[in-house]
Amino acid sequence: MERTLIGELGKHVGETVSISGWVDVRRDQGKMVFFDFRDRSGKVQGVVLPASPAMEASKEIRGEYAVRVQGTVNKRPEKNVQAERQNGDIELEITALEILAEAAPLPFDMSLTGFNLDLTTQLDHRALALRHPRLQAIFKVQSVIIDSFREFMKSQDFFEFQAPAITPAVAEGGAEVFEVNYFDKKAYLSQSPQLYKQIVMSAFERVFSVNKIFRAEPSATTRHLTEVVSLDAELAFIDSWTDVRDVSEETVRWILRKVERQCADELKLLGTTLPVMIEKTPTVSLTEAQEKIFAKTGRDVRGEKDLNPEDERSLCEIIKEETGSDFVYVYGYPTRKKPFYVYPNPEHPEFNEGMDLLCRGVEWLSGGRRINDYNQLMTHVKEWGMDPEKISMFLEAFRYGVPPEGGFAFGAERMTMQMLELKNVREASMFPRDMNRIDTLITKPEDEILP
Ligand code: AMO
Repeated sequence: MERTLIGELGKHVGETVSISGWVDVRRDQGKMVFFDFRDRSGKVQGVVLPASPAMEASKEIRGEYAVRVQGTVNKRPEKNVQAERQNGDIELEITALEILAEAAPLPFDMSLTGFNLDLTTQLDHRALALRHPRLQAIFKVQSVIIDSFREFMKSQDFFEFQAPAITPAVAEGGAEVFEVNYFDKKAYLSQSPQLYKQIVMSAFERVFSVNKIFRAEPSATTRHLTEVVSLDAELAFIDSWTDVRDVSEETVRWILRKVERQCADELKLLGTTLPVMIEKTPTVSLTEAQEKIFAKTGRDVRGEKDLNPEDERSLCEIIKEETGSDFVYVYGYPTRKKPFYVYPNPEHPEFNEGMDLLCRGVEWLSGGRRINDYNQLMTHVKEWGMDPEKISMFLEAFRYGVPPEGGFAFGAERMTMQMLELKNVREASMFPRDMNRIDTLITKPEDEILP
């Protein structure tokens, strides 16, 4: 008999069907045995009645057994209808149960309400924990985020390209880089597709990529991974960095709308509401942000080169109070604190036209205007102590006419984390890599998780 998906059973009342799936829950009531079965389309309750030929098999089956089940789809009596549940008005009267694969006794409670694992145990048992609806909900939302990023970019005429993961030079600067033994040469895992997206932009005008980036983050914080899904965009012929900000804002708005429409069940299951994006997201300079933080909290961070995690949280709280927005753009960072390619403000060259978008207390997107003039770029290359030989392909693009341009990038995991109010970015990475873990623990985790 052909397989019917559980989500389709409502159309087959009165018929005999065959379903395949996993045993979600088994409840033995002596004379009768009840099951909840699960496949990719949902769940249904089944019952083995005393005279059923499936009674013997039903006694040995436990949670997570993979089974093929035959039975009749019956309407439930009115008093047993659970209107709020999928298939809550039907039940499968089981006539045959075939075991496709046995499951070992479960190491923890996998039921909807009983599942309550600390993150370490959850990550140690990722393969099994991924079957839980809560975890599936997180990654369904993430898949909608990535899909809708692509969709929006394409709708705006951006061209998708594949960036290399092995690179000869460090794009973003800093020490957070994995060195690769590339035959007898030194190479690096890409920290960002930055230089490549600028090269491709100079040919295709508007480009985007969905790529892995790698950061050798030396500390175990709740917001840093060593391997990140980076959603990158770059566009030419801008008038100002604010054009880049506006495109990034519309991108985020589009993604939020899609998640709201396509993931209502997941948001409900996770007990969360999406961050509020008001009509025009507030934008403040770093200096203004520091003034606000000082005025509100008394913490004098004026003149610091960046916002620390506490500052980011304070600023988001202040903006939320003032405007209702869960988002805020911060621009105008000290030029020397950012990578060489970021465009300095022509009137105040000590500050640049780079920006970050913060959401609910965490940075989730960075970008801004880039230097497009070859000579200015070469000056920065020298001042930042970079080897022009190593980025000669990038520099070549700028010798042949690159118009004013800019771009932005965000990590899919940070966005998922903040959208769903998760406490740790590892929850938003299916197989998180950090300094202590590549699936299994490689070193003893730090006792203290830094903010
Ligand atoms: P930046 O280094 O700020 O900018 O990174 C952009 C975004 O990527 C995410 N991200 C991370 N997420 C988790 N763990 C990490 N270790 C991590 N590092 C980065 C964040 C961050 O906002 N080339 C620029 C972007 C640009 O200007 O276009 C860049 O890489 O969401």
